[in-house]
Amino acid sequence: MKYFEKVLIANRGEIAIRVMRACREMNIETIAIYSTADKDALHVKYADEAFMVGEAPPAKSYLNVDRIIDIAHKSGSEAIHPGYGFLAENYSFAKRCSEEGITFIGPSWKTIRAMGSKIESKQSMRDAGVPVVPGTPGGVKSAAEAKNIADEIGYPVIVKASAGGGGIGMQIVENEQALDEAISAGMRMAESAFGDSTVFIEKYLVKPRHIEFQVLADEHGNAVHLYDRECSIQRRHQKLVEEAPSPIMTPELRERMSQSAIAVVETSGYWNAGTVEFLYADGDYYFMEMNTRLQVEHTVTELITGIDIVKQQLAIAAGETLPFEQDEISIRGHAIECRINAEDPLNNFTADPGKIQRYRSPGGPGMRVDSGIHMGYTIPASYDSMIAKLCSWGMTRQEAIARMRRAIYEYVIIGVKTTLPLHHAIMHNKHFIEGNTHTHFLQEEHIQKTLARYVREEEKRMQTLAASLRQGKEIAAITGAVSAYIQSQKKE
Ligand code: MV4
Repeated sequence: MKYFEKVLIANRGEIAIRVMRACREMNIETIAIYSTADKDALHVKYADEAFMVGEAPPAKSYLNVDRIIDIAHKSGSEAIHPGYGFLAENYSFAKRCSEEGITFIGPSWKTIRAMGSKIESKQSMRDAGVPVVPGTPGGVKSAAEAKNIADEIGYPVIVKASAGGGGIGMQIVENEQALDEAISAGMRMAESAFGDSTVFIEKYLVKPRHIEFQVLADEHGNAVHLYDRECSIQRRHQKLVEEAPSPIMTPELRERMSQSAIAVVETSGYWNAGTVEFLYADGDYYFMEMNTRLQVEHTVTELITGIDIVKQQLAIAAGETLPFEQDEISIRGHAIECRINAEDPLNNFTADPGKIQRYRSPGGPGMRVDSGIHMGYTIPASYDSMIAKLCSWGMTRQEAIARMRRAIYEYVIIGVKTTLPLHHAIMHNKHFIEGNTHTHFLQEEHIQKTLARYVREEEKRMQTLAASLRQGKEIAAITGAVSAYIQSQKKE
């Protein structure tokens, strides 16, 4: 069954390749777009056909709606997959696609728009009986209303922008004296960032966990969830490590949370793949928002369920009915994803673009590496610094961690600084191993203290490996990696 003849992938890097891989397996022709900065990128070569979309800045290329629509028509593409980021949650783009007779691979533009308003989505979820964080019922209407609500729920409270995302405009308020100023500052920030000054107030949860559910729904009213992911380890709202399932999940909690996730889907008339985000603290969970796109971390869900989420997206977009019911979907084992970014972990994670001098990707049992880079590739400075997703699978969480550690040792990336040493530190961190993570995990002292040591160790390892590789001693480089692993295991 061939759902489309030709699909345009309006994205770049690893996710463009991820989507094209699904298309290739399904015999669907792929159309790539690329900016002038990406003319030598892998996603361009992987596609059946590729079109230059514009100059390097995203506004001129991967956000250039007119050009992208033009290329879709010119190439005879019936559908557009937006990947994540760029146009993935832009309802005007999804609307434009439908006006142009092109299938947008995602939910309807109306659903995207409704989920973009934090107040609107929170209200409809509360009405549907999904737990939400206590706070103002809608936008803050007056200083007096804000004060009353804050008194009622208790400090600290958090001021959030309704149009917000990624924490922009969010402010924590410790006491009544600081409330007025936080609201006006929040409104100013929201206005300048989103052109909508509406803010609302919630009880502030200290060090919550971020737990999300992957969902799939078709256009015929069927919906399933693909279980949970733990995404608490993040820095400035950029996730760094994700795993599935969440290490704190119990059968009872999963039952309740998954029912809420399905209620969110049914209430919003959602279709295609999506993610329902919850905050979890002290045994309670609260709906945060719904992400109406394919996510970076969909890989860990694929590893534990065996379901190819991108293929399901294509089938759903073509009007198919879901091929399984909830009781046919089960979890096997545990999966972890480490985001490998070209960043300097010892210099405030500043982006470190540049040429990959040497590259060797890990492999073996239980590994999956989704990446858009290769040896000799120059990482452009114009885009996100994520260069690879290193994913491990094991029968148990312990085995997934052991495999991830082993893969980090096997990984050779020379030429740019990366987050590999940070992952090395996390995978050996006692609190992580015990599953005790939360959204402020990386700010804790125990990580900061070990990080510098791991970075130095990693630099030494890379130098040794580079020397072996320069001499053509590929095998020595591999055994070098393995003996480094054995040495460090002995130290523990
Ligand atoms: C919160 C919170 C604590 N209490 N809301 C950050 C982004 C936005 N999606 C929601 N966020 C938060 N909302 C209340 N009532 C803490 C955060 C938060 C956070 C949430 C998920 C993942 C990482 C985070 C990092 C800092 C703050």
